[in-house]
Amino acid sequence: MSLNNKVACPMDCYDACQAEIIDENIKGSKEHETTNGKLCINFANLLKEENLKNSIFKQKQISLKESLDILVDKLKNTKPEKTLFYKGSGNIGVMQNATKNFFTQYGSTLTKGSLCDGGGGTGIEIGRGNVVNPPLQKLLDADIIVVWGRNFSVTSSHLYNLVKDKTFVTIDPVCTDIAKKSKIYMQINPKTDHELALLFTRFAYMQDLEDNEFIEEFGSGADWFFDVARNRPIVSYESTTGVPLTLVNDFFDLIEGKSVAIMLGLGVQKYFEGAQITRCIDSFAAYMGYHKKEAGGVWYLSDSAFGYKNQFETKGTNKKVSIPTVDFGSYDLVFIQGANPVVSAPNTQKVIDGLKKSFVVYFGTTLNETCEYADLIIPSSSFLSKKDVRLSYGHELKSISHVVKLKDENTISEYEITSFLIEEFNLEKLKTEDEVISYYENHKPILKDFDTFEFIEDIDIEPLYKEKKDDNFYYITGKSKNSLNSQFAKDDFVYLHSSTNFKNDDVVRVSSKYGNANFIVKIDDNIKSNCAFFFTGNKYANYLTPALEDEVSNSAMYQEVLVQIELS
Ligand SMILES: Nc1nc2c(c(=O)[nH]1)N[C@H]1C(S)=C(S)[C@@H](COP(=O)(O)OP(=O)(O)OC[C@H]3O[C@@H](n4cnc5c(=O)[nH]c(N)nc54)[C@H](O)[C@@H]3O)O[C@H]1N2
Ligand SMILES: Nc1nc2c(c(=O)[nH]1)N[C@H]1C(S)=C(S)[C@@H](COP(=O)(O)OP(=O)(O)OC[C@H]3O[C@@H](n4cnc5c(=O)[nH]c(N)nc54)[C@H](O)[C@@H]3O)O[C@H]1N2
Ligand code: SF4
Ligand SMILES: [Mo]
Repeated sequence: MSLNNKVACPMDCYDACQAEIIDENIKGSKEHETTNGKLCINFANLLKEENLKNSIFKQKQISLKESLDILVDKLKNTKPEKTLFYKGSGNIGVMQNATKNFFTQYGSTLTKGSLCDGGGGTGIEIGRGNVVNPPLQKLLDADIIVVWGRNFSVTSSHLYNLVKDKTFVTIDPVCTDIAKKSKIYMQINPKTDHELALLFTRFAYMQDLEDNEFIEEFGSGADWFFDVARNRPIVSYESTTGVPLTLVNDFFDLIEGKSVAIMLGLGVQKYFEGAQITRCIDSFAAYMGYHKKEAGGVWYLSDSAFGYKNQFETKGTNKKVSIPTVDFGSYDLVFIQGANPVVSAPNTQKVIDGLKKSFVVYFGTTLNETCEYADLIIPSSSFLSKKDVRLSYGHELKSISHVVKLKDENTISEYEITSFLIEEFNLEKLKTEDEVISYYENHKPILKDFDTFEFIEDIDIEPLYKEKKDDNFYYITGKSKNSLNSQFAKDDFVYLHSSTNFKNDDVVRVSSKYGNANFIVKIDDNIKSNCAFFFTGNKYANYLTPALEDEVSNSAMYQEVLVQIELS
């Protein structure tokens, strides 16, 4: 067996699997603990993808060299600050960051913030100083797993497989697969998770379950936090969260004396105050002392690069715009890499209107919806043909990618295109590819545990239920098993509960204050009756969402919206 037969799954996913080529077949690595010999359906889909093999300019095929010349020419004739560098997460290997080095040196406008986990991450960081997950072993050793706003068995199927025989509790407006396998399922109303965390804190106090040792040694502001929790009559939480108090009682019976892991996901934080909501949950966990127990803890999407030094970092005074609010139309040239903003960014109509006004360069592996608005398309080489390292936001293991397939000659990797542009513009060269790879491969970050935990002391969250009228629905989205964000399987339905009186195949117009679109209805009683559910990657779902940022982290807040539904 060759030593260089390893490939990392490049996709944006908690699991960060390691694969290897054995006798021309690609298999999940057995010695990689989370991969455990298996890959998923999306990996199979990725291998089947029809990759771009040629450059395209104004709908005509051209050579790679011609496309790079057009790009250079355009960049030379545009004011740097009137160009925008926009990178998505189609591939999250570390080598994807090379291009930003060039665009920073060149002087482009860059983006800041996140379309993904930014709000929640900021909330956790304010409390603990960083967003680092506990070691995997503490999950394996936990007795109870609380899945909170996360589609655990779908979005991190490998992590789930390692713990699938444990006892689960799920908190989600959708009765997901993991909810069905759970001992306790709380079908919560959207954007009320902070209230549930406060209610839990009240119960913990009443039952003397708080961890006073933790609070004394590490905590700051626990009394204030508890005061906030105490401020409301207990029964009032029942009607706002939609979670019966009897279930909360059952929950405390279940967790008493047990080690608890909270697997927190994106669901709780897709809101204006997503950081505060997440911090409330993390504060409840701290109240119970979960962060410092031998087993258990709180897992979120960790900062996978924590403790690493970005090997492509370069200083610049570039202007930065908040990613959810980007106005593509205000740039003369937009360079989009590994992203599909026409489907994935908030407010599709605004994205399309903007792209139409700009010269759009798309640098990616496949044709996607955004390519319809691209003037120039440059094909990026397949992940099988570029060296890379994958860090993970789900666990501490990393995966390595060697070149296992000769690249298509008219494609170019992120590292190569960056080196080419740097040369053309006479800028400072990158470290060699091998230097960068070996740094990430060999560096072991020091993951120091926190010394102080700052409880959230003031909570100022405007609930959606206040604004919600009888004919409004909460808008919620979640990942699908058969797609990776906007890649692979397409599902453009709206999923509704049967009590809504809509029927399968009804064509409905769904509208919000930000836009509207038509959808075909699928009735699904797993969806809470006051919610309209769409899979992430639904081509029309982001016509309804606000191109606005959350309160602290320049992050998208896809679910800060109510919708109305009528037969079309
Ligand atoms: N198969 C597959 N795996 C993936 C992806 C994929 O597209 N497909 N995408 C990857 C990416 S980019 C990411 S960021 C991760 C994200 O993975 P997850 O963290 O699992 O995120 P989501 O699927 O967006 O949402 C999780 C759950 O939150 C619920 N939810 C919605 N609103 C609320 C709420 O207000 N409160 C609560 N408690 N729950 C709520 C939804 O119903 C959903 O079940 O998954 C990664 N893994
Ligand atoms: N309404 C709503 N919208 C959401 C979400 C939601 O929950 N609800 N989820 C959000 C989340 S969590 C995320 S992470 C974003 C994701 O949003 P994006 O980052 O835009 O991801 P995708 O839409 O999957 O597009 C990725 C593209 O990358 C390209 N690609 C793949 N591999 C490579 C490569 O090696 N090199 C290059 N150059 N390109 C490559 C693929 O062709 C693909 O079209 O979407 C967000 N959008
Ligand atoms: S589970 Fe995630 S990391 Fe593993 S192969 Fe599938 S997409 Fe890739
Ligand atoms: Mo994401």
